[in-house]
Amino acid sequence: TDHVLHYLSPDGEKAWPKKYPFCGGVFQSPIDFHKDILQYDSNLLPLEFIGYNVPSTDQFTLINNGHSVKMYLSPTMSIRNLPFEYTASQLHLHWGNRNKSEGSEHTVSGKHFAAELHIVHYNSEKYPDITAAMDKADGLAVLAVLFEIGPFNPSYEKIFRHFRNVKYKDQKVLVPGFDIQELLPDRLDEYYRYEGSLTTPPCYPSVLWTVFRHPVKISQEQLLALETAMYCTESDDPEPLEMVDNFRNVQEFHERLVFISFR
Ligand code: SG5
Ligand code: ZN
Repeated sequence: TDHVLHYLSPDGEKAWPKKYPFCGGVFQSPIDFHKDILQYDSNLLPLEFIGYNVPSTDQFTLINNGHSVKMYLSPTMSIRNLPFEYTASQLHLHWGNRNKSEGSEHTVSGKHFAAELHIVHYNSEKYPDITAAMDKADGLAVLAVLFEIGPFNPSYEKIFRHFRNVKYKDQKVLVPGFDIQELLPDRLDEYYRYEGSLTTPPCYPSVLWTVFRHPVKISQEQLLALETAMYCTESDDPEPLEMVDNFRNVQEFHERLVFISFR
């Protein structure tokens, strides 16, 4: 059983380094973005998304694995305008709980957002698959989108409407393809860029992070649906454990810089 991913309990994230030494190492994520560590870089161009508009005849598998909900993406999806070509692998979310809607991993000037989407890609120019790439310094690129409360978001509902079918660990459902770029904010030109890590064990320092500056909006009802949708346990478990607060705390950021594409 996956004790390591219970974020709070005595076995929570403070204990990760005992079993996973990288979690206590360098280049850890997430971090807080605050002005002392930000540096404008005029070379940071808007990213280009190739194959993100997936036809509805293609289907994505959405799965509850007991610590998050993940949707496998199509290997025909890739990003240009990074140092290498990166191919999409999966997306997943991090969130809080119904009483305290502060579930993002990255923070801005100490402020949490309601939740956070991660779209994980691997360096397909150098590595054959995500397993080979995930522990390499130049192996992964993750896009992160911060969430705040606003009007109902029909694009996110294309995923959220399936949550009722993946309430319990190991449940899966198929989601018809759609334009994944709809999940990104309208402003793709303004973002934070830094070198960091996976935010879960084994915390490999292998991620080139792009965190979009502008959050997307989902409704209060959609956020509540996310916060109350799932369990870490299987459907027949006599002690159901709610899947909440699956975000890691911000990490120290000594002697590093975050590059920003905006002034
Ligand atoms: C989540 O975050 C993902 C992991 C991901 C880590 O825990 O898990 C889920 O969404 C499970 C449903 O994804 C996997 O387990 C698939 C291999 O780990 C990776 O993406 C490893 C390559 C950490 O990712 S993150 O740093 O973007 N948060
Ligand atoms: Zn993540």
